[in-house]
Amino acid sequence: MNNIDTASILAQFDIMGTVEQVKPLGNGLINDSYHVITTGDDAPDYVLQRINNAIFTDVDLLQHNIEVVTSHIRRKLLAAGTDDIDRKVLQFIKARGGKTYYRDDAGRYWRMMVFIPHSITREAVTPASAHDAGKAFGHFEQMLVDVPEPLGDTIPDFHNMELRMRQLREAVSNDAAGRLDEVRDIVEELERDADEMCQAEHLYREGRLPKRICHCDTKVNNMLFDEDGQVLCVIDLDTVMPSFIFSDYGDFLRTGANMTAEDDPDLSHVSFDEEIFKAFTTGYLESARSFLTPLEIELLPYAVALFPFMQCARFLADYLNGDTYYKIKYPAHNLDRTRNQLALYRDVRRHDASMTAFISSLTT
Ligand code: GN1
Ligand code: MG
Repeated sequence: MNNIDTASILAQFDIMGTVEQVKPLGNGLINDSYHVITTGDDAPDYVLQRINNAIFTDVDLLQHNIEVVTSHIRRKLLAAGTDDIDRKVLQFIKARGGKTYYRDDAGRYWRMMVFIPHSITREAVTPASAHDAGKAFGHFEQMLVDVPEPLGDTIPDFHNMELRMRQLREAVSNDAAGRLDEVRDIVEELERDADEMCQAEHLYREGRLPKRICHCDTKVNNMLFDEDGQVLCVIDLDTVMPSFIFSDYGDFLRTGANMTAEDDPDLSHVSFDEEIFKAFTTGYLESARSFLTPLEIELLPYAVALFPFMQCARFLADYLNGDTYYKIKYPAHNLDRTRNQLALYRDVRRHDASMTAFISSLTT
């Protein structure tokens, strides 16, 4: 850890055992994570994380959300008589002063949690892992339907399509990087479907669609599996906040059911994988059906289309703004991502009828 005095940070937290080694963990793009290896009777290992407070500006609210969520899930698992609970929900460590984070003299924010032993993450989505992921994210939402207090927005309006269209329109009118001519046709195509894609916000204002506590970053690598391949728990809780359930359902399929990466410039590789869609949807409805309204279920195909559409608008706005948000590796990177997500959106729309038919077959 370059120039960071780990010992003084670790000393702020109420941990057991003696620290033997601190080494980098995982490949997260937002926070920095370290595995803290300890020795001593019954002392667990820990994860130390530096919270990226440029993205998550209200760390106190963020950690408050996470504490509410993890203690609620823990109570639920206890009440259900679940075994091995310490491996099925994250456990955060208190720092001096009683908060679950520590702000160092340089203004960096740190938190610690117990390292879940004998757990693995997966990167590849297969029909089997998509099914398990659907079930796990649905179960996560289901456990949180009755959280005892309201949670804050860790990134306000994160998945609000109306806001994303406003941001795109602003980028178009500023044309800060002088790139508008090149992408006018894409802007027009997005504008054609914008109203339809903003229907969640309309329905919410009419009181017909609820917001629920969602994960909002549902990737297959945000779950831990045990050594037999069974899901242990959902991790990476920074974006847990009120949203439409479409966030969890739709964003998983945006990455998981695209046959290629979101920045593949060869659009002939982009296609929507029905097998993954079916497996994920089956798993998700197994655990989420009990609390979803008929309208939420009816709109699941809309959610599948919404996320590539929204991501296309976000990448395009960033391209027009001159690449100020997403990291890029070459000048047209955001343009390639934009075209890729648009191609995925179009392909998803070709599956509208078959997605609806499949969901009906599961629910009637
Ligand atoms: C960002 O960096 P990553 O993959 O965790 C973004 C997501 C986008 C994604 C697109 C906080 O997530 O919303 O879907 O890029 N996260 C934030 O690759 O903006
Ligand atoms: Mg993540």
